[in-house]
Amino acid sequence: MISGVSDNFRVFNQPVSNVSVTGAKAVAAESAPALPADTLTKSKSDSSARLIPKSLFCSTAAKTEETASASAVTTNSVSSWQAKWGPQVIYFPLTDRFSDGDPSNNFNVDKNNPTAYHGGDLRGVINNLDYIKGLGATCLWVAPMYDNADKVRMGDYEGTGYHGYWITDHYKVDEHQGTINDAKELVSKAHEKGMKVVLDTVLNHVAPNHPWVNDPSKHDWFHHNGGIQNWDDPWQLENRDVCGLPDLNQSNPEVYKYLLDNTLWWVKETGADGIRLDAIKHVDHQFWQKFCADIKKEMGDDFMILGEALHGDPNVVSGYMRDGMDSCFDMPLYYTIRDTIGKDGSAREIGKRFAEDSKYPDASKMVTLLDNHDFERFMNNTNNSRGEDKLKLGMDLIMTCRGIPSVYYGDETAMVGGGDPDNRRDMEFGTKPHITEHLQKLTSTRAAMPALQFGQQMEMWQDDQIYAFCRRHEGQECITVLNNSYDHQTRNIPLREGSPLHNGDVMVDVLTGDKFTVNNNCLNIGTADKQGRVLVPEKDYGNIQFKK
Ligand SMILES: [Ca+2]
Ligand SMILES: [Ca+2]
Ligand SMILES: [Ca+2]
Repeated sequence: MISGVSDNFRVFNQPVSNVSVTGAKAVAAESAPALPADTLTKSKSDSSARLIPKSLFCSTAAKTEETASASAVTTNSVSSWQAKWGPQVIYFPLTDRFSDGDPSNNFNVDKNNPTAYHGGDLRGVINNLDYIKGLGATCLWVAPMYDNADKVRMGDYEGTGYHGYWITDHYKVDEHQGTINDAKELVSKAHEKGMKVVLDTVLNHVAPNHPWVNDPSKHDWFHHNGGIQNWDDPWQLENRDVCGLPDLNQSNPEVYKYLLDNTLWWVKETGADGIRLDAIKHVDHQFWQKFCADIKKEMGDDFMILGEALHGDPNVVSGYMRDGMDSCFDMPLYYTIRDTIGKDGSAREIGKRFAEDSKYPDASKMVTLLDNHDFERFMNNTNNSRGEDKLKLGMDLIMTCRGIPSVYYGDETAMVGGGDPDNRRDMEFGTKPHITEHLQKLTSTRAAMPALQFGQQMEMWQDDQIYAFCRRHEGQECITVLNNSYDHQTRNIPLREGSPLHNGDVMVDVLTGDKFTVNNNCLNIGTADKQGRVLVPEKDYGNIQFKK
């Protein structure tokens, strides 16, 4: 998030395969033909490739061209980072717009102005920790708390730093949000409730009225290259001003030291568990490599470094993970979900996206999302048709696929909103209980199923209407079936090689309670229009503690 202007351009790669196998240990996906009849299929993705007789699959497997071919299965091993972060569900309340817990700090509040302060604060977040936990979220992403400019004019645009990304003092909590003691209390109370906290960290730029900007002794702290003109030029992206925001010169060692010291100060002062790095594609890779290494040196390997690169190309996003960031937002998948579920694209696109997972150092560490504060809300992106069903379908996907899911405040009540700042409307609590309950079913299921936290992901089916995949971990298999069409669909879906499921085993759809029995190594699954099914083994179903 930079400012009032969307920082969005997207590049898609062509899919490399129609079958993907991803997870804690991703297996390189390769082009895999449909399972042929009366032949043996050799998995090409593993040096220990085995021959898979077609008799392992149900009879329809050989009759359909839609069946995913089998791939070799690797065993999962869960690192200590993964053990800590794999189970998380992140929640992002934009502080000023979430909840007003302290009217005494409501300076210049104007709720009718979408770029003014609306009165939300850290106390409001603290007061709602039980609400957030009740959704099944386990980790807070806290918007930037730095003291921000009360008023900024950039060209024709005038606004306030209500969002936190226009810093005027790196070592002070903004007076609208609260105090450093509130920040400490937020983290300690979250910890008491078993929740983690990730701090939004802004290193690319400062506000135009930051004191450094007119300080001659700080001239070399900034690039002086003017604004970005060509958003396809990587040099300009890193070295010019984004939307009028003075661009820090991170190659200046004094700037580097200041930013590192300040980041560590916030983390240590508050006791946070990780940082979310803003606008990473506007800072060069050398900086990130050194910065991530220095943060890890100080905070340890299990500290979360999450990068935000608003880019649709896995090759670009993965570059920052190779710089040392544990995770990046899965913007490529975000765009695919928008186009496919939001706008009625072919369900095959979901499979094509996962087929690119081998481009990431570890796709299972990525943070998945349906919404954030930069783009129009999911609900506004649904061709105005069946929006709530599509939102639920999107939730079914990100709460069960590989990665760490995140929820933008208001997703749980299907809030609407156009582009920035309309996507930051005041939080609407409790307005859509059926959506909230759907989310809670999914988070409760995820919390009870190691397969959904750590499991390797394998595609089970793709065609234009249906996408299905399984997640497997230590003998547990969960299966998700998404019907992206406007008609009821039934598919006889073969189990993938090595499945712990056997004929006669029963799978329960946690969303409806419907049961399905494995027969002839297949699951015959009917799915209503624009509906998902999240299937867990009946023997594990009783372990789910559904939140209310
Ligand atoms: Ca307030
Ligand atoms: Ca301020
Ligand atoms: Ca920059």
